[in-house]
Amino acid sequence: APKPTPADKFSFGLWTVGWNAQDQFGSATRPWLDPVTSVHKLAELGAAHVTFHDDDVVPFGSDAAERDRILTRFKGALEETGVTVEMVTTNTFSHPIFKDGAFTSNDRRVRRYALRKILRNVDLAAELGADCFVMWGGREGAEYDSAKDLNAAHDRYAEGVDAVAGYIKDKGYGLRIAIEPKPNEPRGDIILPTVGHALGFIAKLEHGDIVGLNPETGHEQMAGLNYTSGLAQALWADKLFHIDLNGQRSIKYDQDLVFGHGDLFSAFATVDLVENGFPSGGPKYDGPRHFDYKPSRTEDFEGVWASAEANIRTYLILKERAQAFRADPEVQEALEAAGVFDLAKPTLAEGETLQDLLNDKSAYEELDVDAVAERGFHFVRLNQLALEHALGAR
Ligand code: 3MF
Ligand code: MG
Ligand code: MG
Ligand code: MG
Repeated sequence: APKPTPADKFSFGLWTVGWNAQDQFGSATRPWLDPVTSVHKLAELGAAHVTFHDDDVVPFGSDAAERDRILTRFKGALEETGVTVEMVTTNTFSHPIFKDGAFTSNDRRVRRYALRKILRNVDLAAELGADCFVMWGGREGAEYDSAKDLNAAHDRYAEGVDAVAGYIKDKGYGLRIAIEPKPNEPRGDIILPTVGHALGFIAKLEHGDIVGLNPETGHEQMAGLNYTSGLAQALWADKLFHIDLNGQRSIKYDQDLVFGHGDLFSAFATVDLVENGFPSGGPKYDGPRHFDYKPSRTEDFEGVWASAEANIRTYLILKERAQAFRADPEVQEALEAAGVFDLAKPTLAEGETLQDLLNDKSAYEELDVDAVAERGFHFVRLNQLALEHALGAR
């Protein structure tokens, strides 16, 4: 595989490699990693950035002096390695206080506490030079339909996000908020379950101009959705602020596998979109290639670092394959034949009015619909070319 460079913008959450591999049914199989160790190791592997939740670096409940001491040591590791922090997020899901949510807890004391905890990390994110602030509302949801007034819950969610966005603007911070949708787990149902739901929510916000999305591969796939399509709609809406890449094998619990270790052909399509953009141009993602995976519970530390590197290797291999796919003249011809480029032509011609269309008999009255219906699009040939490129067979 090619070697990673800082221009690749690879980024890892410190909670990924650092995870102690405790799950619902069994205790930890490894100790939590010291974030300073992770920063050094990730730098060696070719990561340019790291991201973290407050509690990943500063244990929940640390007093101000302890927090300062820990953050000074952490900043030292960043300076030594040249690794930068591109995104910060807040843990509003682990402590029992958040068991019914943070911004949407039925208990107003929890909502006020959550807002304080988040604002504190917005300050830290700005201080560390991050440009993105992720909000995954993991506990914003319910198991029981009667438990939550969902109209009020959306109001409180919007109130919370707008409060944070307004604070960012007031302080003049160079930060944007990225909401991370997820359909379920840990709650039975989570509010803002998919990219589309979150886009609808953002459209209602007062400060929605600085609020976008952080879609995660596995989260969309847990809902049976196409991750690349979700990224595409977010791009189209100018709302793709960040991405969480990982692997998921169909609709089941959140697996957080290595990128490409789930639906590999879908991962190829994701890399193709991220690296090459849309076939006829349009908005393109330029942010970090951020991995949010978990080294499986079966792995020792050697396995942890091998799995971290696997994300980078898989991404770079797929990037090469995706570039070869687009550069292949036969593919260009197949795209042409399939009408892929025709879709970029507006349906009404330049200057043509709807009345012109209504008057155009060739578009309707005289159109030989059966003849038009005979056209084959040859998408399968195109897909086979994509598959052969993805497999490195061309
Ligand atoms: C959970 C997640 C989260 C979010 C993180 C914000 C623990 O399924 O994906 O990771 O990504 O809280 O970035
Ligand atoms: Mg996740
Ligand atoms: Mg996941
Ligand atoms: Mg995530």
